Amino acid sequence: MIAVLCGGVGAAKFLDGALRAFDGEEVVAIANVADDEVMHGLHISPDIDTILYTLSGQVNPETGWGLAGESWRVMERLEKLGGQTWFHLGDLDLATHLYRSARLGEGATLTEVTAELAERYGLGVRLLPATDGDLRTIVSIRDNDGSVRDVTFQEYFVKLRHEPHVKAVSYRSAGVVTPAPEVMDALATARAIVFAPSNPVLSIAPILAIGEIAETVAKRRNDVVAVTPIVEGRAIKGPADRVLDSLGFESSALGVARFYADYSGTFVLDTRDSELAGKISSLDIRVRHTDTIMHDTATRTALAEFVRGVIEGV
Ligand code: FO1
Repeated sequence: MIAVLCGGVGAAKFLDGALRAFDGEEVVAIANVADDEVMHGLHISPDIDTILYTLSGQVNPETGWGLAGESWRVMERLEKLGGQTWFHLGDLDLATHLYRSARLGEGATLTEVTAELAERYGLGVRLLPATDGDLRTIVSIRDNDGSVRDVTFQEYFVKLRHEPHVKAVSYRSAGVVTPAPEVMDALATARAIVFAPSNPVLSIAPILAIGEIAETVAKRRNDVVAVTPIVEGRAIKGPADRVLDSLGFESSALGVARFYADYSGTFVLDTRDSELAGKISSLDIRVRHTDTIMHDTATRTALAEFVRGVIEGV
């Protein structure tokens, strides 16, 4: 079994490749839930849903999140009623949030609801939220007038279009929440732990902000393989490069490797960045090179097969 720490879009594509590359071996996806948001009384888990929709072949290929062929009638009516519509919830997507929220309201845990959804969407991976607790990423942003204020991840990412300067990122309740029931067992027994090519600060770090998870992953550093989400200094998707930069980490694969240095003994670097290999090795990290950009099924599978080879010491 391999365990994969996951954010949204990049992780979902990697998992899609992993399902083919690790055929016959169980893949356990441990997903970030610190981006979750309650909107209109509904619990939305964007990273979990991106994984559900991608692996079931239903994701919107243009955005990488939400469903293909979506309609927006509920949002249109909500707009007319003067409701909040900055977070776009499609008509079909809403069914997932209704199901999740109803089950949580009945007392089910996020782990249980996620397993039910994974079964209904016919997923080939075991999908676990990192925690059933109320962990939230809080972004401290600097407004144009110089004042600093805290917003939730989705307010920063969607409402403010990840434009403001990020002063700090924190993980609310990280010291209080515990790992979801099956997470520690998966991390302890996995043949290897993979960090998917996700935003280090906004997707992987919230998972590692849970003390027990961080301790176990650090102890298994030799079995951890991190895949870079940054190529030639730029994030494949989203603001990972700018966020690393504003937190004082270089916005490059080297910055990512430094960020992961306590946790990951092996780093998968993009071939385009091979000149960074020496500096990454000097952090006591093994470096492996390949093409990490996933355009289609073939490149997703090739990246996951490469990671399998790295795990097997090929
Ligand atoms: N991203 C956007 O840029 N705009 C949206 O309105 C938006 C709505 C949304 C609804 C459900 C969902 O599962 C994801 C959604 N996302 C939206 C994506 C989401 O904000 C990000 O992909 C992740 O949170 C980043 O990991």
